[in-house]
Amino acid sequence: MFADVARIFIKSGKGGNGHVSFRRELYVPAGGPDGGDGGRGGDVIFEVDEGLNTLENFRHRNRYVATPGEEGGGRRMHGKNGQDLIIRVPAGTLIKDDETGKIIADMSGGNRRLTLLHGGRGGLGNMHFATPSMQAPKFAQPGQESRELWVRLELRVIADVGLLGFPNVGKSTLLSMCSNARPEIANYHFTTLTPHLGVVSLSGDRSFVMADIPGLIEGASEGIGLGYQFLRHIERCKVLIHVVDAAGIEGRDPLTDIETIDRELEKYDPEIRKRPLLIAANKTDLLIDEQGTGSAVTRLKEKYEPQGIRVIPISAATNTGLPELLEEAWKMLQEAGSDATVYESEFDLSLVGNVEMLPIEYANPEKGLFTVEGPKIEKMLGYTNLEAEQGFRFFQEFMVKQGVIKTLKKMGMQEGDTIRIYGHEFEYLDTEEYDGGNATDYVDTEFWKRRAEKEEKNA
Ligand SMILES: Nc1nc2c(ncn2[C@@H]2O[C@H](COP(=O)(O)OP(=O)(O)OP(=O)(O)O)[C@@H](O)[C@H]2O)c(=O)[nH]1
Ligand SMILES: [Mg+2]
Repeated sequence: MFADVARIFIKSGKGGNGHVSFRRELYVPAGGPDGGDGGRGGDVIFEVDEGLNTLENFRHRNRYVATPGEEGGGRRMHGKNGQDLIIRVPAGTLIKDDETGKIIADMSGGNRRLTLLHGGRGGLGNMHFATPSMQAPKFAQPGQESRELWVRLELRVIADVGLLGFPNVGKSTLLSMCSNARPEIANYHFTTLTPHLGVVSLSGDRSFVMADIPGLIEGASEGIGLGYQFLRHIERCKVLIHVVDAAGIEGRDPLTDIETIDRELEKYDPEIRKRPLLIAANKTDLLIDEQGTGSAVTRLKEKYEPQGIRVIPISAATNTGLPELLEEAWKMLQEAGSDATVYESEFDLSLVGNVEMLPIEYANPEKGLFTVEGPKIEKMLGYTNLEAEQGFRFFQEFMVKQGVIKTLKKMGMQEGDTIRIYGHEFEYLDTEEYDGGNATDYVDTEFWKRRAEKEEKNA
């Protein structure tokens, strides 16, 4: 089967835990804390690989997990970082969130490399947590959780010129005759199952990329045949060449072929029909009287040239008429302008599912001041009005429920110490008797600053 869609599970590495240990030296009964930091977890990175033109590799494997960071060690040893996982995809791959179908990234144009999931940060070892009042901290920071996501990959070939038409009309033969591509050619339907790209070189250093898109049939837009997946590729072509078998060797009429495929394009995406179009009437070597009144070439010209669509008779097999066709395609490309569609991201990666955000990502205890950081807290502060009593109580509850207070107490926080979070300061009140020692009191930093300034002035 043709593989231009895939669904895969990706997961970054968890951060290694910080380590708890104490120096052991001869003649020193109890040394200070020397637990090292955990290593960083591996990232999941997508990279464009020019050598690929299908998503076939993803059929055999659908789990992609980066390695976790290792735990820190004694003697301040830093844990080993996890290895990044690089996932190679063909240019033109759309990465979507599987659950919502939203576009995360379009690996085309300038987007060659993307870190989709960051690995977890390593936790700090207990060597960071010694304070005058807590000289032997038995606490180390856990590593940050990994992030995981199911994503859908969809390949949309990017080419300047796309060849479309019924199966067996000679699209692959045409591509092989005028470019470096070597697609398979055979006298049966659906020989080509994956789009092939070739570079067409014209005189004077001009070149463009041409795509041989697998054959379309009636009902393609409803998923009949293999068509639907292929219609996707046409979306990104700036100029289309509709190839028909002018000799009608399969008994179909080329005019009907064009109408049929036109209807499929219309159903799939009416925008595509507005693309510049050219008709290549192929297999003219089999026609006895190409210019005759009843010949397909003449009828095609009569019908399409008044609409401004050029019909160019060619024979891909005998290499006749190709220069004219390619020159015309080039001219239309120049008129069409240069930018290919690059899809915008619609997905906020910072909200990636299943991320167990640690309330505390970083905490630095020194002399009664605990500086705490963490995305979850930051977010919470963003929508809480601390000046309002209700807002403050809400925040206080959050700090307790998320275990922040408990963690800080483990780190040695005592009554009267200050917790500083993104510019806000809180005083910790050890109110054991009525709420288990979880209360905090909000301190307006600005207020204290102003007061300090005033005192200085007065002194
Ligand atoms: N006589 C003649 N035969 C041709 C010409 N172009 C292609 N053929 C033959 O037509 C058959 C189909 O050609 P392909 O290039 O594989 O056709 P296709 O459009 O790529 O077909 P699918 O991949 O199935 O969609 C092959 O046997 C070719 O040799 C031509 O100009 N003249
Ligand atoms: Mg083919």
